[in-house]
Parts: sequence; structure tokens; C-alpha cells
Amino acid sequence: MKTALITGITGQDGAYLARFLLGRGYRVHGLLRRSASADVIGERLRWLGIEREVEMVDADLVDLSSILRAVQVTQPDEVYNLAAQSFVKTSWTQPLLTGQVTGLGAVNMLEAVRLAAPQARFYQASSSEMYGLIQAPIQNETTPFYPRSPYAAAKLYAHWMTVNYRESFGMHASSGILFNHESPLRGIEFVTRKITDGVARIKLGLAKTLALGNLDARRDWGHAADYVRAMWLMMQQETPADYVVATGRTTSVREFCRLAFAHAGLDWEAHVTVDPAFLRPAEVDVLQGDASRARERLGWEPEITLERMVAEMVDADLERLRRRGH
Ligand code: NDP
Ligand code: GDR
Repeated sequence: MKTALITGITGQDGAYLARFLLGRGYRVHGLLRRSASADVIGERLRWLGIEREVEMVDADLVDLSSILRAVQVTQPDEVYNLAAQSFVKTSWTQPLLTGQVTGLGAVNMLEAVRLAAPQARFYQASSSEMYGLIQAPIQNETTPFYPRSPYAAAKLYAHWMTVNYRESFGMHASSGILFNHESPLRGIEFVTRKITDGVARIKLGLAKTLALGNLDARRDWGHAADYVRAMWLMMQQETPADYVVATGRTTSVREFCRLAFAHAGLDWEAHVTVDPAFLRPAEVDVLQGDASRARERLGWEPEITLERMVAEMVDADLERLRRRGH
């Protein structure tokens, strides 16, 4: 039986990855940081019905001693570093925290693995945000980076440190340069989930309008369940490498709105307003990925279309609100 250690297991990707690995017979450990709220395991693992199957270890990414202990105790075959301050907008108001968790936190993990489980394979959650002000219309592993937020700059540092540990110490360390991926378990502040939750509220008569920022932004949106499979495939390769994971299709926030409102039989233009409070100091206007390497070397293809994902997300938000009795 293989053992995996997932940081960020209570987040969107951590939950889907844990389910995926459990389904393949893995023993799954997750890093859990102490919280004052009672519900530490979180609704995501419960939503997937696996909260009793994962084993939690108490640690925080910014505390190297706790991370080192977690790696020592669990002796993982595979380590997936998914934990981060992952909300781009917050990275302008908390740039130092973002640097500590999203940037240096990854180096804490690399150090802990190098010292306590050097044979373990390591996955770093890199991001398409590193392309920022894009240097090529379609981005692949050789496209130069141009980060546009403290978040992206922190991810870029973590990305290069992963490459560096691979080249310096011969670690089996890979980075997945993942483009945006969503699901019903997406955090509520990200635009897709904010829209599907807004649609559900408007449909149920709980709200009339939904205020958004830049409707012209374009993203290459895939489904988290497809993307965690790519992470695992990277860890099964003989040779570590970096891989772009994307659908190759780019869609505007405006078009996402149209699809989500239409799924509930609503006209988006009657409800969506623009509030400058949701604009960013510097924007990433458009992203579109080329996942040829992942396709050729990993045999990876996305299976879930944008339309199917939008429908799943809207339906899940309707169900959540109905269950909650609003
Ligand atoms: P989420 O924001 O949903 O999850 C973040 C996770 O990190 C949570 O489990 C959170 O724990 C944990 N975390 C935050 N700070 C710490 C800390 N100091 N110590 C330990 N754990 C911490 O992110 P996603 O699941 O969407 O993304 C997973 C990773 O992939 C992130 O690194 C993200 O930046 C990256 N990424 C995501 C993409 C996407 O489109 N989703 C695309 C490209 C990269 P808690 O529950 O306690 O807050
Ligand atoms: P992003 O995701 O910044 O791409 O980072 P987000 O969903 O926050 O924004 C996508 C685009 O939508 C525009 N937008 C809005 N965004 C939010 N959150 N709220 C709004 O009201 C709104 N209106 C318009 C944004 O300006 C932006 O252009 C996500 C995160 O998961 C990162 O951790 C990850 O690395 C990248 O995806 C790839």
C-alpha cells in the first residue's frame, strides 16, 4: 500500500486528490492546521464522504518543525504540496503572509522531504498565474513567466525552488503548472463559484443582483477532478518534470455568467452589476494553456466540459441552499 501526504487537504484540490488516491488504495495523510472553529475537517471532505478515511496530522506550512515531524511520522511515498494562500486578490492586502505560505512554505516542504523522506516523490502546485502578462498567446512549459500579483510572484519562487531541488539534490520533484480549475467545492470568493452561488440565490429569490469585477477577463477553466488525476500521473513517471495542465479553451467571465444563469433559466444581463471594488491593482487579462506535453507523456486529457461543470456547480449551489433552508 502506498502512502501519500497532502498539504492543503481541506481545500478544493486536496479533497478531490484525497478521494482519487483512496480510490487507488493509498493510505492518505493530510496536513491540518489548528483552527479555533469546531469544524476543522471541513465541509469538502464531508461533501465527498471521505472525512473518516483520511488521517490528519497537525502542522502548519510556515512552521518547519511541524512539517518535518509530519513527514517523519507519515513516511510518505508521495507528497503533494497543495497548501497556499491561494486567493490572488488577497495577496495584495496580505503580501507577506502570501510570500511566507505560498512561497517559503513550499521550501519548508522541500526541506522536510529532503531531510526526512528523501526518496519520496514531490508535487508542487504551480500556477498559470505565473504567466501573468502573457508573453505568448498560448502558454506552454517554455513560455516565459511574468507574474502580476504577490501571489504569482510567490508561486514563481516556489516553482523555481522545486526545479532547483530536483537539479541540486536529485529529488523526484515535479511542478504542475495548472490553469484555473473549478468544481462545486471551489472557494466561494473565486469568480466561478461566486457566480454559481449568486445564480442559485437569485433563482431561489434570496437575492436580486450579483456584483462582479472585470467581466472581460478570460480564463482556461477546467474541472478539479480531472486536474488531480494529472497530478498523480506526474508522480508515476520515472523522470520528474514540469507540466502544463489546461483544456486549451479560453472563456470570458461574461460568457461564464451567461452559461450559469442560462442553466437556471435566467438572463444574466438582468442581474449582474459591475462594482469597481472587485477590480484588481493589476489584472491577468487572458490565459490559454497548451497541455501537449501532459497529453503526450502522461496520456492525460480533460474529460469534463465547461458546460457540464457549470451545470454541476449551479445544481450543487441550489441543493446546498435548499438543504440549508436558505
Ligand atoms: P484552496 O484555497 O481551496 O485550498 C488551500 C489549502 O491550503 C487549504 O487546505 C488551506 O487550509 C491550506 N493552507 C493555507 N494556509 C496554510 C498554512 N499556513 N498551513 C497549512 N495549510 C494551509 O486551494 P485549491 O485547492 O484551489 O488549490 C490548491 C493549490 O493549487 C494551491 O496551492 C493553489 O494556489 C494552487 N493552484 C490552484 C488552482 C486552481 O485553479 N484551483 C490553479 C493553479 C494552482 P485551511 O482549510 O485551513 O484554510
Ligand atoms: P484567479 O481566480 O485570480 O484566476 O486565480 P478568480 O476566480 O479569483 O479570478 C478569475 C478572474 O475573474 C475576474 N473577476 C473576479 N474574480 C473574483 N474573484 N471575484 C469577482 O467578483 C470577479 N469579477 C471578475 C478576476 O479579475 C480574474 O481575472 C485562481 C486561483 O485559484 C489561484 O490560486 C490559481 O493559481 C489560479 O486561479 C490559476
